[in-house]
Amino acid sequence: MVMARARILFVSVLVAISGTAAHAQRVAEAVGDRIVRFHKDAAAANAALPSFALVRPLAPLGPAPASAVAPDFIVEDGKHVAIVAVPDGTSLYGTGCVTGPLLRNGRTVTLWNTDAYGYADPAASLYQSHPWVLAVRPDGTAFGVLADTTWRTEIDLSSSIRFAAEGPAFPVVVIERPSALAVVHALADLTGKIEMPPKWALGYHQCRYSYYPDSKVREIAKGFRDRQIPCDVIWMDIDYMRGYRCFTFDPQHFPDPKALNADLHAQGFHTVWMIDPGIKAEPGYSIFDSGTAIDAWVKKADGTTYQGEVWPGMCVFPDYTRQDVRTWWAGLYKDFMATGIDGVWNDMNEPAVFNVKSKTMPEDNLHRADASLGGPGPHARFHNVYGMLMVKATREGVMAANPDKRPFVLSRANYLGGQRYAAMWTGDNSADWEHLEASVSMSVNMGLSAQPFAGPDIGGFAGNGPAGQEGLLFGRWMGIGAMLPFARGHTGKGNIDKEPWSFGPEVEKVCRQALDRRYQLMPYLYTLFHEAHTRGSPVVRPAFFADSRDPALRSEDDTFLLGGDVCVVPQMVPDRTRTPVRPLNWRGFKLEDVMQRELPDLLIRPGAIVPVGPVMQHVDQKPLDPLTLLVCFDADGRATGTLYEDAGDGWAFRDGDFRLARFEATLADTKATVRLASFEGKRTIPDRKVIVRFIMPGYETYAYGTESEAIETTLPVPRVRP
Ligand code: NBV
Repeated sequence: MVMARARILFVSVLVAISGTAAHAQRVAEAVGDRIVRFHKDAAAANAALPSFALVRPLAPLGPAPASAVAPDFIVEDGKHVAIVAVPDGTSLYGTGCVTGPLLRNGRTVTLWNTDAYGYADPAASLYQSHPWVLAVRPDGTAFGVLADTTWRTEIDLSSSIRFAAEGPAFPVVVIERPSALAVVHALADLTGKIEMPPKWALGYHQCRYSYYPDSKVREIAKGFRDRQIPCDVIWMDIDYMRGYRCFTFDPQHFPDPKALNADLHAQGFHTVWMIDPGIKAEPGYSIFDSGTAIDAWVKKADGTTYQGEVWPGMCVFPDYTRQDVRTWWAGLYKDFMATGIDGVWNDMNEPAVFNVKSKTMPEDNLHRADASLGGPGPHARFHNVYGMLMVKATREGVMAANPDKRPFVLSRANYLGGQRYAAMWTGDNSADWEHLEASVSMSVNMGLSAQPFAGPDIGGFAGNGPAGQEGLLFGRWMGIGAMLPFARGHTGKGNIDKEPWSFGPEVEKVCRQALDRRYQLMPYLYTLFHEAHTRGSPVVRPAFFADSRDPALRSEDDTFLLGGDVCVVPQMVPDRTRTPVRPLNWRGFKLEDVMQRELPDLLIRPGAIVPVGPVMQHVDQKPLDPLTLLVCFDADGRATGTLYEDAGDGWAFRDGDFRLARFEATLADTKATVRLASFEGKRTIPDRKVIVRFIMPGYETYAYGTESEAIETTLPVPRVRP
């Protein structure tokens, strides 16, 4: 959150559209390298509200370059509107948590965080708000447009980039870069990068609404270990609570959460437990009482405490716009986390309210926000950041409770920049083929909106699946979901069992191989998260990142890239009749002995070295030994790749306890050489075996050694250009 500040204003030439008086003087300020902030006029600039999206204030550096992409500001139907023209052939992406295709041209969404159980395409509003559009021109150069407002905003991409927002005039920030990836990096510089997550959070997560009693949780955990299906995390949904009272445990079903967590830890699992914002309005319930003592609750317009119905019955809602309330909320996690809980899941934080048409609290409810957040104001102003402020406080609480561990928080609602506090999932999707497909484009668009840690409910939350195809869908979804940044199986109450073994031996085998793949790719995946943390790179990326000038890739949204070097080509339809477009020249490779028809094809980029490891049942089951380097030479016989390693949790990496190794491979005639080119960090060369797998056109060959010296081999046939 960023304070509004006094500034020198750089006023641009009058921009008049159809001569209306609404177009006063537009203010255009350079606020970074090829980054420009625009205000409707000087009055709007001086009255601008603090930014929730930006991680720090943008200081004006001088006038904007005349060539900058610039919005026109108008007022229409009482709303402030910013319009940015787009050149012909421009592809539009981003806009956060939206369903439908990856390519957003022609689409309209309304940013208004909404509990959208079983949503369908098109869905006007889902759970999160990202007032952000990424525009990629035909030549691959790109710009991004950020509308810095928290109010309900319609983004209309039918003929331009058009933001129409309730509330006061809002600033618009435009980023210009030579590529889409560079725009996303700049967006992450402005809105914040994720903290390095604990490594266990990159493993597979198993959830359902709900596993209870605790014996059921133990049975599920045992099910994974008995069957040798990798899994790192078991989740506790709301039924663990006593009558849905947050920060309590049902004495009958979860009598000893500490023992449960300890038992799961002993088997290599971590646990995540749910906390909602709705606090049961019940004198005598300690959380209600302590919140009431500081008058923590959101008020109605008349100043009395607002109550709305959620799981526990009538509830009050913490007003997270106040620092004292966030501090109180954070403090509640101390005893909770002391039971051995590893991560927290904040749900229903749009906030969702039952039995009202709006599905949320009244827009004229009053938040007594701190001056640093713009001071008191109506819910309409804070609605889209309610979840963000909740997870900010949750994260602080989790960190204070376990200062030596990296926090993991998952949030359903959030706002642009919310990646600073929590990972996300795509909410209550449905168990059908359409949602399987949407889960990829949604995760990729989240990455293009600065949230790299995203994924769907694998298998679909609502429903069992298409009759007769339940297992087929589940296995296919596991194969795809295992390649997405956040990989968690989940399903709704009353549905059939949806564990990897629930659909018989064939589907179980598909799931095991899907997850074996994820764990084999873990060294690469962890390196990608480090890149997300340091540079703001998306973990999954659109296929067109392989070649931004190839028009065939611009609308391809089944195929996606995992980082810069691996391409995933899934089959989204039951009968495998769709042929997804793939980047030219990338080469297929396998990670298992048996190729599973249900799993996506994997391709490696020519010029890449991808680090992989052995299958593990959980990420820290054993050391990375042997390290396998998949080497795919480019046309010049060169390849490079990186591997990031650290303790997997804690903060020692900040003091140098990590290793970022860069490998290099060359091919001269038939002589292939792989060596450690450079490394950063205090860790020394690990004492382990290195296997090099050369992925050549039409064949593979292996070489063995260590990182201490170059690994050389002679390829069996002369080099063939790919
Ligand atoms: O806490 C129950 C569910 C949860 O499983 C799901 O993931 C959330 O999106 N929650 C919504 C509340 C009710 C869903 C019908």
